Amino acid sequence: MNLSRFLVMGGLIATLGAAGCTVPSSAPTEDLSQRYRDNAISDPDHMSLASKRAMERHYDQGPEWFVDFNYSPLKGDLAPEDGVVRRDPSAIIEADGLYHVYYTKSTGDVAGFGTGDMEAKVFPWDLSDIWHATSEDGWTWKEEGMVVGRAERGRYDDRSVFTPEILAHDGNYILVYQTVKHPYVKRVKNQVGMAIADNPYGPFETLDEPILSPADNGIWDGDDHNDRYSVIEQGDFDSHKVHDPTLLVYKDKFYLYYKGERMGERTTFGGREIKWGVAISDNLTGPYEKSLYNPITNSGHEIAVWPYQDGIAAMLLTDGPERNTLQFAKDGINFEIKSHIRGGPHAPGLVRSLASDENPIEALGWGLTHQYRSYNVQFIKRYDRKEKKAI
Ligand code: AAL
Repeated sequence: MNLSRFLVMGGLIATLGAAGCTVPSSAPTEDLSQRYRDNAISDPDHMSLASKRAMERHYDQGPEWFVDFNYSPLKGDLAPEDGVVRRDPSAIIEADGLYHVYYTKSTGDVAGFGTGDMEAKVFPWDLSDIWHATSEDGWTWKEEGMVVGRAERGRYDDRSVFTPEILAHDGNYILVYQTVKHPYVKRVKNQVGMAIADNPYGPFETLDEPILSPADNGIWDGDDHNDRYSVIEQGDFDSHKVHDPTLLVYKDKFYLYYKGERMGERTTFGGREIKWGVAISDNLTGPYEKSLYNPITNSGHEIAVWPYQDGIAAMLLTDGPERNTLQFAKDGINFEIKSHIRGGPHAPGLVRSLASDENPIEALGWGLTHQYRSYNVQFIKRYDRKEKKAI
């Protein structure tokens, strides 16, 4: 089939529409011929499935959604330290001429589950608190101190508070983070807490109740509290844990993006059964209502979302069939794949001030991520977007 047919058809429809004939003037007259050429499709009547996907997913769109990264160590207090876990950095915000980041910090060896000692540290992020550091240049960091600690025994956040995100909004500094209530067994439900301050150093005031909880609809099988795989019913995608909360102001509402983990988690061809959801509220402190469209991804791990034009862009790594992709949702909910990437930063702390409507990957210019030296030592390091080079 000759490509010129598509041009002619487009022109014909436009002409008929303009003349007020049977084709309404609003009829789509997209000229696909250039896109066929850009995707190297010579014969649109005989497209392979790969070529159809290239058309559907706009693989001809150019490199603006593609990104690659370099990694470097940090200096100062965030340099790797024996016996210390620093991980899951929040977004980086700017205030008073400094960069600010918040992160999980813990010390002591991980003993794991099933030791019989309910006080023993079960994960690197168990028995953690949330700490704060500042920097002038993003390379050398000063640890300022703890901003949210574990609560007194009996509250929802008494065992560990970790994996924070920060939002600066309306003169407030808002931390959202994961919480675990003692005892930390494998079946323990994980929730999301919130703490608010009027400056980036605190004091941060924690809310008395979590702002988000797992769906209450799975059924465990048996009573082994360290068996998270045996279920009678799995329940929703977030029936076990709500994790990696990330709060954005979008369309004049608060959008709380999060990762769901499911009771009786399975392994599929995409790996761990991990998906993201969003919960929305008119008010900062809630109530947050889970979107009826949840789950809004079928892949990903730690949340990385940023505003782009009128929608929300996302980087999905680690788990699921669509891991290692950048995606975009015009409405913050319905995400489509824009590109496949490699070597993205895990648990990234994005520099919020970099986001730009000009280019979706500006937001990924540099930031912080974490690395394991061992199960007992984890540290925060820096990523930088590699400049594109002609090959
Ligand atoms: C992470 C996050 C959550 C998990 C653990 C600590 O990177 O997905 O925070 O609970 O790993």
